[in-house]
Amino acid sequence: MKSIKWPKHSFMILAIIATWIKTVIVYHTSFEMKIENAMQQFILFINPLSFLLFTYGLSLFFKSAKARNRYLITVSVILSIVLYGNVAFYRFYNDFITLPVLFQTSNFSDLGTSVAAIVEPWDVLYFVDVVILILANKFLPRMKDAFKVNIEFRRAFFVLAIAMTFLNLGLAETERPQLLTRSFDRELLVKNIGTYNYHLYDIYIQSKSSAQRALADGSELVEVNNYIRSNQAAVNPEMFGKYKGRNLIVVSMESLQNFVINNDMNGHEITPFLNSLTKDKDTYYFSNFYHQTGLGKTSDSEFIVENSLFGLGRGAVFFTHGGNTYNSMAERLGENGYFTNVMHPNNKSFWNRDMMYQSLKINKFYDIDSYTVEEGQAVNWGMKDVPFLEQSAALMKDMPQPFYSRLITLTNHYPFTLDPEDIMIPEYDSNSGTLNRYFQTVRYMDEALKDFFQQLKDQGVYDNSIIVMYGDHYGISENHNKAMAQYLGKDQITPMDNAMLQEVPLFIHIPGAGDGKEMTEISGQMDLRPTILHLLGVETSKDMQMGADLFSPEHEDFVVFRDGRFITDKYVYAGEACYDKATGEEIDVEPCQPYADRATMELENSDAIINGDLLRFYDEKTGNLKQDSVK
Ligand code: GP9
Ligand code: MN
Repeated sequence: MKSIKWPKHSFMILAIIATWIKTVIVYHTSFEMKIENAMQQFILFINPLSFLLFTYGLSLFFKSAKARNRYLITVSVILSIVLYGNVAFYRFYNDFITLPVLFQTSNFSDLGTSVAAIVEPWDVLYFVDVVILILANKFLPRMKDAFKVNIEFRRAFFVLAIAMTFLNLGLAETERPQLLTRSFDRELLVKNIGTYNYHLYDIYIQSKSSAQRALADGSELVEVNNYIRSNQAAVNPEMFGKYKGRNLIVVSMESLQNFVINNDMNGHEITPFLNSLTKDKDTYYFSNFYHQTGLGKTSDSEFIVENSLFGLGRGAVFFTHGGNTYNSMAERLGENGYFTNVMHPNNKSFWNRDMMYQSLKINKFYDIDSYTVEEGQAVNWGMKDVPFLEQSAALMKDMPQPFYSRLITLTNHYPFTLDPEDIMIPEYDSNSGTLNRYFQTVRYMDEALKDFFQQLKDQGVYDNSIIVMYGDHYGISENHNKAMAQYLGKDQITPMDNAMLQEVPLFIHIPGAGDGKEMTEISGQMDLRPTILHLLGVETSKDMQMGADLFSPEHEDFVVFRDGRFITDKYVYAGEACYDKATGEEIDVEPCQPYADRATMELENSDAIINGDLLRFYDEKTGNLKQDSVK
């Protein structure tokens, strides 16, 4: 041993390599992460490095060798604890730790009883890098040498660390655009930026929200409450409670926009089943209904439907405020004897659903583990809609009634790909492959929904249910304006057209209703909660919600988008300009101004509720502030 000439920084380099390699091995042995291609494999391999270079690199600032080595060993201990904590948590919850769960003691009461089952003797191997460092420090010569760190070396080292970070983020961004702004999924984050960076990011997001929360008190609610109460629409007595006691089935139709309804593509009908519903006597079809989502996409639409509040202007509220107090539709229905659940064949941590659903008081989440995905039954983002909806209908048969099931479809998701056997109509012929394929996946989803209705009948749950189906958000973004203009036969897509394209279909299908028709009120996802609850005979007059019952004579033709755009029966406000809806001309902003002010007010009130976690101060039974909620 003595003859080896160890270079100066051996101990630090050893620490970096040992923890790095250990982390990569742990990724592969202790977590089940789906790796789809060589690039993802490569990102996974390099992703611990940027963080390790920085943290271990700080040792270059130490003067004494003893302190330096002690620092390096301490860091390795802390990182091993963090990693092992994640492994243990993952064994139990199949998920990565996020800060709020550390403070949710209820999570750990389960964990506590099963620690013995979770911990295994071989787990000491998770600390192997610590052991290597301690032994090296003790037995290898020169590890304890003190030396002056050359400033150029230090600078070069941190340049390398920064370069590594950018390389990692750059590759992650190509694999998963908008990963950090949208922060969809803990697994995706760990896969792309690494477990250590993920924790830093999580701490940043969570502490930002908890600071705002700490500063808020119940008095803020008074103003919000006044606004909400003065804008409330009275119920329609003919519809209120008309379908009391029925099961509620809500289907979120992935990326479905309204322009495909009752339309064709080069002579091919795109949505024959949904088109038939628009003329069906048991269906109310809303043809001027808009999505109101932001970056949280599907999860924002879920949030809106459950709470009648907006998602946030930045990030996904499911992630940033998953621990807030809410008064969801599921909670309301739960109080009225419903078994409440969500069915979605995806990883449960996607959009932080597993955490958020606890806050929304949803009784059960049927995630991917509740489904059997046979050979050939997955495409694009996961399980195909046809088998998903079939298996869901079968699960409903055995649910306690009445139930509220919210189903989230997946096949009609960007990049809109299908297996050849599921293709029913040809591609469109524009310059956008995305739009061209979109028609095909929409056609597939339409077929899946038709099949679903039949399954519900076969399972005997159809007659006693009401089925609400809505498009969750746009599927075709502004990047495809040229292709959209071609399809719609327009010269170009104006900002007004673009706002109008945010229209998504809404169907309220009530077996036996008999008086279904097309409904043309200008409305949005925010209106779903009161509409549905009122049909089922559940009062909402004391709820902190911003929607209005679509059957109410007082429902106003006014829908606000998350980004401040809005649409009324006469005007469209988009790109900071006011448009006359009838002519499409840009007009003076004056007639739009009062609505614009109200739109701002509504968004601000909704944000105040979420950022301050204000519903924790509110007693929805009495409609009063809880005592002691004002500082
Ligand atoms: C993921 C699915 C799609 O589970 O809901 O999410 P999106 O990308 O549409 O927000
Ligand atoms: Mn979606």
